[in-house]
Amino acid sequence: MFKKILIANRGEIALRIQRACREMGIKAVMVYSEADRDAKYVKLADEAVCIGPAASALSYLNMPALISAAEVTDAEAIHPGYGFLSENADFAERVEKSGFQFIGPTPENIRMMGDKVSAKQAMIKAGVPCVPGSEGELSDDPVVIKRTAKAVGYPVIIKAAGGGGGRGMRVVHTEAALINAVQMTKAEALAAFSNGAVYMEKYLQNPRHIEIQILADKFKNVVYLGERDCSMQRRHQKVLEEAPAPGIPRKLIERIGERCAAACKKIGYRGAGTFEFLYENGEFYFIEMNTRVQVEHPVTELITGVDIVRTQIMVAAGEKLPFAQRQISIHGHAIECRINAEDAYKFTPSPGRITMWHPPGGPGVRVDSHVYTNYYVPPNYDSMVGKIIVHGDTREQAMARMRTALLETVIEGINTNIPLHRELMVDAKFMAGGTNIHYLEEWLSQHKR
Ligand code: MV4
Repeated sequence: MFKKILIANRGEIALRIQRACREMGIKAVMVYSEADRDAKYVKLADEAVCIGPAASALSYLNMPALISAAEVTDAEAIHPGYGFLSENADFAERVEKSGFQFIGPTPENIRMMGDKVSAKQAMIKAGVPCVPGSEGELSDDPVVIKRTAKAVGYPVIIKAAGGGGGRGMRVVHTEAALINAVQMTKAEALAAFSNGAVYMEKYLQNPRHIEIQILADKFKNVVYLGERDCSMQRRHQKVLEEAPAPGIPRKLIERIGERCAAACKKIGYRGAGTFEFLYENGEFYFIEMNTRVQVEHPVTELITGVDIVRTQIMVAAGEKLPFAQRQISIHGHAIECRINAEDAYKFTPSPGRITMWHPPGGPGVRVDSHVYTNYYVPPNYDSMVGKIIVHGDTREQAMARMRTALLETVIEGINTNIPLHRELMVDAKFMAGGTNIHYLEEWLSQHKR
């Protein structure tokens, strides 16, 4: 096992990884920008290295600074967390070329999944069901484009191969609008991702966003840890997540989970990964794969009892997965509310000093947050200041525990989205379960405050 790991991230996930390291007897090196100098998790670290000024481009995205920090502290491995460089294949490559273990998949697998066309082709080959559409990259020939759309059936969606997470896509309803839409998407894709390749899919009108968590070791052992429902989102930002997904038959999840695990085996995937699906009319359609640990990983940890971050570190160190698929079972229900420093209904960021922090507690309540009373939320980064995660025997009990947790939580000095979460936890349609990816935005448009 590693003796020392460098954590190339900040905020709650940096603290989450630090906790895993401490529990495993591994020394944690924290890196920090000038804006994060006073953070408690930095002081708590075994060692800490300043990697640059507040701007991410000069600190958390600064590859030479990160690799130098690993060199001067004699770390053996680098955990990238989520965001920042976590899905940057070039970074993973540079980490390994410099003699460190990247805690994540191989650069090849990261690159394969970063290109959404090659990701889809790999999944089709591995027998994972995908959204019907163009076979690979879309042709430049207007005749072929029109023929493809006709075969797929309108509406269609044009997506950038270099995009993902909702960036670089366009819905097209008619043949009259098709060629212009393809050209616009290609031009934007070239400007944004230096890659003008696009692909076409049938546009699913009312799907849910369901994702499957997998873990793999270097010996082709792979397990799936069930699913998460991440349909409650606004502008491609998830607001809350839950596991299991309400109303989806277990048998169906098992069938799709087995496909995901088989695909990982086939491509030699290692580490943690997430298969994103759209789910509509009882069918799963693969859209993208994430090659990092995700913000919402705790809901899966709570229903399976598996420590995902610990397992990421174990498999990166070359250990075998400590469990097989038959040892994985789902217990109860978990919900995560992302707590953001923002106006609850206008969504404008609300950085500043937290003058009072009183986190919730009690049975089945977990709080993943790096903040504390007198913590200053810097304006330079993502607005998420923590996550409240609850577990219960049933979805009803989990929701009741979340209502209690949100009621107990006190955050003063900044605005947060806790008022929004409190309303959603008593919303009849959310409580019934199974709302789709458009529900929250529709709800917000009818709840103007
Ligand atoms: C789609 C889709 C409908 N049909 N693809 C948005 C994020 C990116 N990961 C893929 N996205 C979508 N792809 C087809 N063929 C609808 C979306 C989509 C969406 C997906 C998941 C969660 C929220 C979403 C919000 C709007 C659109």
